[in-house]
Amino acid sequence: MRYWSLLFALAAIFCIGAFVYAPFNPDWWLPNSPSEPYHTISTFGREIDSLFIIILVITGITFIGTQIALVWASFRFVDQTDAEGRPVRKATYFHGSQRLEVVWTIIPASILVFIALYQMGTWAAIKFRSSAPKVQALAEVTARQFQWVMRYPGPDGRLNTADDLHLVNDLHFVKGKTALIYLKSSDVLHSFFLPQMRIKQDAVPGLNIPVWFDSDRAGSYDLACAELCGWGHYKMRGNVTVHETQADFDDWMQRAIDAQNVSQLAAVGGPQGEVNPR
Ligand SMILES: [Cu+2]
Repeated sequence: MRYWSLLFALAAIFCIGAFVYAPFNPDWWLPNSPSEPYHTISTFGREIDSLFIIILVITGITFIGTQIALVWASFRFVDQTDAEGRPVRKATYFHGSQRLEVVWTIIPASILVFIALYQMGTWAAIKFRSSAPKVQALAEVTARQFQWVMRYPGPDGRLNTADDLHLVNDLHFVKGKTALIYLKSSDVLHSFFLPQMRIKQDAVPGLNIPVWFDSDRAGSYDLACAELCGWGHYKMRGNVTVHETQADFDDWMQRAIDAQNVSQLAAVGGPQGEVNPR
């Protein structure tokens, strides 16, 4: 009987091993940049990851402590009977312990207050409208079932003019420059998620929400919808291209505009359905 507790111990040890290992393996936890496995590629990403690590350490220590207590208690207080089959130890009953309850309410409450205060600066920098960078908007992104409709300002730098570039599921910006988009939804709730940059923002019908992010490495990354928005939620994916230089970006923009001008889509004034489905 007593040795059942060792089986529980084995499960606990396996769990502890898994979460100690997970942050150091780029495939187990949050997606990382392949060339620098333990770092993310954006300014906010590093802050978000350090918050994740702090919370992992707090929950990890708590988990290890409670598992040790659990295994010890099930080993120490195992149900034993003597030669005549009578219990060796008599169970005692008591009703509550105010001191214990005060202690295990105050400790988690103060940990939560600590986390709430500690993350405030990061939250403000990422989410507060007052922290939005004073830069020209990169694009207007409208989520709809089931695609991301992107509208870039085009050569005149102004949105909602005749030279706007319309694309679907294709986000481009420049390395090392803060990109600002305006996020909308034309039907239900969606969530704009850049996993490698640790950015996630709900797209809410009726709201026009500024979202900003950067990347310090050029490359191709993911855009995903992180809010279950209907049967086609799974295919609501986009491509993110981070260009090495502004010149590369301008080059791409020019080619995209040329392509739009020769296609019939431009003639009817905007994207009709999926222009470049994945
Ligand atoms: Cu969606």
